[in-house]
Amino acid sequence: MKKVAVIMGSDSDLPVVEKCINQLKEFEIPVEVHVLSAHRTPVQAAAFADSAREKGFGVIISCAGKAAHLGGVLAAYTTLPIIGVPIKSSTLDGMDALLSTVQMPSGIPVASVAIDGAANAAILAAEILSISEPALEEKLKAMRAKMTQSVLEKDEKVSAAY
Ligand code: RP5
Repeated sequence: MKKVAVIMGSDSDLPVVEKCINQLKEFEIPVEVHVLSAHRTPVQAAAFADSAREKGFGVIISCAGKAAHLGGVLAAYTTLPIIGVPIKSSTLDGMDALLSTVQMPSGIPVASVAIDGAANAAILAAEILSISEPALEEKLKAMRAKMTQSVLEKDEKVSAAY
């Protein structure tokens, strides 16, 4: 199976990013995690993206806060899909990171999830890899079925109470 890279701009992003890593591990997707910054280690970030496809990665998840250019910089150096996770780490409540992640120029896309939407980034990565991994498709279906069941149980409780 192709690997997923989880790149974060700073170790201060880890409390949010861990939700993504844990979800990927739950799917048994091989994962590599790195701290690389678009601004503080631009050379290393570019080199990572440039060699990611030949190293066996299928998706890169980019997690960054503030002026979150990491997803865009990684996307500039690879044609692998990049999923951005804007991290809420500033006085602007993550809106800065969301806009910096999502407002990419035409031709170089970054697919953004919600602010702090780390688990969804892992699920989206699993969905992309599931195109060529039937076992992953089964795990995704099982997850949906569990979710459905949980909402139906909540509905039963709430509708009985009122
Ligand atoms: C971003 O700046 C990082 O992704 C992080 O969210 C934010 C703050 O980084 P630190 O100053 O905590 O290292 O590049």
